[in-house]
Amino acid sequence: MIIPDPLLDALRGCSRPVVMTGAGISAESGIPTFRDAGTGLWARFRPEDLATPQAFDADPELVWNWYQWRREQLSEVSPNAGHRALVELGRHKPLLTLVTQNVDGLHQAAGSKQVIELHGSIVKTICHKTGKPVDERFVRQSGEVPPRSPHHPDGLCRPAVVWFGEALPAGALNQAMDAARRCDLFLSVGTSSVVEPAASLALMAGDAGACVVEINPAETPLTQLADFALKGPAGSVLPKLVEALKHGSDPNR
Ligand code: BJW
Repeated sequence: MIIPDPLLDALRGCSRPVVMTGAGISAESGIPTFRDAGTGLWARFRPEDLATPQAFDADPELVWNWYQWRREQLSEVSPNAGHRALVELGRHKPLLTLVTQNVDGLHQAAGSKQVIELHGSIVKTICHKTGKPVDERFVRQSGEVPPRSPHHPDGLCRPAVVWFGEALPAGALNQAMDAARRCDLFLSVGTSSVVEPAASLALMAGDAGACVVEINPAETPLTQLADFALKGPAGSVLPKLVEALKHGSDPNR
């Protein structure tokens, strides 16, 4: 893939970039995305049955066990070249803001600091009634499925993720919106750009004058609106982009 010169100029010239990632960046670590045909989680499971507060109220054991299964998968994976390239990008652009919709913690595992997690974290647990964090030692020691909450007599423990119909953590969303409105380059990586309010961040950045760039092997609702769309897997495209930034030109030319 050749990186267009105007994109390189924008990348070199920007000082307050925002990168927003989705499930696609972790696909090359072996974590399934949600909406990819055949392999995505929503091709095999119904989100209404597993990723809503109503689903948890109806069958907490099913939902808890599904998330435990996904947590176990996570213990076997590690960050890939895409996650590592973003750590490197942060070294070149100290004011970079990294926003993720992912709940897998792989950016932090790669070494990215101050990651804004819009949809929470699958490795953390909260009380379903109060939203208060629950210590993982308490979760491990409990024999119940799901564990009873230590914070509320009628509460159950649940994964600290954001389900459909739930508000995103206000602090994280406000930080992400502020960064999007103030950035000079917005890089959307590995997201289908269909889940709101995350999908609107790129549009917010574009409306405020930022250069909008997408990295994705497939077309999304953002593709036609972006200034540049790099079609390819994040694990190859991101390292190339960072190399080009370091060398001052696309090394493939
Ligand atoms: C690669 C690749 C490679 C593959 N390299 N790329 C406005 C309009 C319409 C609907 C709404 C609206 N506002 C709100 C809604 C409702 C809803 C919503 O957006 N629905 C739409 C789907 C229709 N939003 C909500 O409910 C949100 N809440 C909300 O708005 O609340 C309002 C409120 C306010 C005040 C009080 C109360 C309420 C919450 C959304 C929560 C999303 N949760 C999930 C599950 C998290 C937990 C879990 O992990 O189980 O988050 S759903 C799922 O989708 C997950 C993801 O973070 C999210 C986004 O998915 P993502 O990351 O884009 O993955 P995919 O699979 O969709 O795409 C992967 C992409 O990667 C593809 O494009 C591939 O091509 C690409 N790819 N390999 C690069 N190697």
